[in-house]
Amino acid sequence: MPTEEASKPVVIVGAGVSGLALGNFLLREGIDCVVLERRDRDHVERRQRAGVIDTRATRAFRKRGLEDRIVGGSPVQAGLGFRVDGQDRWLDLVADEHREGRFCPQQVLVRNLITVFEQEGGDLRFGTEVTVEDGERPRVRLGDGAIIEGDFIAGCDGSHGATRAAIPEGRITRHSHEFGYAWLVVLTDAPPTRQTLMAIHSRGFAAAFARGPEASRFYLQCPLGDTVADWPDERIWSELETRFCEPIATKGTIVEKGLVPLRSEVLSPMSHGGIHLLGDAAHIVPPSSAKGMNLALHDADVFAEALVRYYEKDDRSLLDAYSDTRLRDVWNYQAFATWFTDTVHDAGDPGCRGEFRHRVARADLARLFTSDTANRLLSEFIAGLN
Ligand code: RFL
Repeated sequence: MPTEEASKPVVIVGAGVSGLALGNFLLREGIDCVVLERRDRDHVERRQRAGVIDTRATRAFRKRGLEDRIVGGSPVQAGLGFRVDGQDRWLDLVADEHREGRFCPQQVLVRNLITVFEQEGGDLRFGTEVTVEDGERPRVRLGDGAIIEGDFIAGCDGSHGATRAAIPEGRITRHSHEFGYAWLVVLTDAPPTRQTLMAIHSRGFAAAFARGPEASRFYLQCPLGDTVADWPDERIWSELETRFCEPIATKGTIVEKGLVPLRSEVLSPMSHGGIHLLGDAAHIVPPSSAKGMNLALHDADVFAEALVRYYEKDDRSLLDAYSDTRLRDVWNYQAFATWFTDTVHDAGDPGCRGEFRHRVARADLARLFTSDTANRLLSEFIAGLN
C-alpha cells in the first residue's frame, strides 16, 4: 500500500509550460499537487522553443495575480512583420483589446514559472521519470518503484510522454495531419535584427524571431527528406539572405539546428477517468501558428478552474466538461493553424502545392492588408480570443 505522503490530490507529470502553469494556478488556490519532471533543471530551464504569449494566456496569469512575476517586462506584440518578395509589409493587430500578447521566450516563461512555484512552496521534482497507471485512483510509478497516487493525474508530458501511453487502446482517437514539408530550425547566439519577420519568397518560407537579447531563431522551409547534413552553415545563411532579399546583419554562431516535419494532431477525448491530458500530450499544432505553447497555457487555465470548482464546491461539472470545452477551442485553433500555415507556405513556392494554391494564398495574404474584417479575424486568433 502506498504511504500517506505518496498520495497527492493532483499529480502533474511534466514540468513544461502546461505542467508548471497548472502547478502555479493550483498553488494559488491552495490545492496541493506535485510536479514530476524526468529531465534535470538545467535542461528544462534552457530549452528554447516558442516566443509569444497570447492575450488570453496573459489574462490567465493576470486574473491570478501572477502577470508581473511571470511575464512582467516582456514587450507587447503589436503586429506581424512580413517580407513579401523582399518588400517589408507590417500588419498591425487591429484593436487594442487584442494587443496584450507578449514577446516572452519559452525558456524565460519556464524559468519564471519554476521560480514562483518554488517560492510559494511548491513540490517540484526534477530527474524523476514516471510511468502512469490507469485505475479507479490513477497513479504514477517512479524509477525507484515508489508510487504516488492522486485524485487526478494531469498528463503534461508532451506527445511522447507516459500519460497518453497509459490510456487503454481504443479509448482515445488520434486525428493527425501532415503538411508535406519540414522546417529547418536554427538557433544562433546573436541578438535579433528585428522581433519577428516572416519571408514569403518563391524559394520557400523563412522566418526570423527574437528569442531574448542573446538568441535568435531562424526557420527555413525545406523538403521532408532533407537531413541536417544537407544544411551546412554557409548554405543556411545564403538561403536566408536569398529569401529575405537582404543581408542578415547579426549572424552570430549557429548553436543548434534540427529538422521538424510540420504536422498537426488532436487526441479525442482529452480525458479518461481520472487522467486528463494537457498541452502537447493532447494536441500538436505546427510551430508556424505560434499556438502550441499558448494552447498548453489555455488548457492549464481551464483545467485549474475545473479542479477549483471540484475541490471548493464538490461540483464535477467543469471537470466532466473539460475535454469537450477544450476540444471546441483546439479544433478552432487547428483551423487557424492549418489556414495560416498553408497560406504562408503556398504564397511562396508555387512548386510546393501548385500554381492554383499559390494564387489563392497570395489573394488570402493580400486581403489581410486590405480588409479590416480579415485583419480582425486574424488578430482574434493571434490573441487567443477566437
Ligand atoms: P513541454 O513543454 O514539452 O513539457 C513536457 C514535459 O514533460 C516531460 N516528460 C516527463 N516527465 C516525467 N515523466 C515522463 N515520463 C515524462 N515524459 C515527458 C518532458 O521532459 C517535458 O519537460 O510540453 P507542454 O507543457 O505541453 O508545452 C507545449 C509547448 O512546449 C509546445 O507546444 C511549444 O513549444 C510549441 N512551439 C511553439 N509554440 C508557440 O506557442 N509558439 C511558438 O512560436 C512555438 N515555436 C514550438 C516552436 C515547438 C518547437 N518544436 C519543439 C518543434 C518552435 C519549435 C521548434
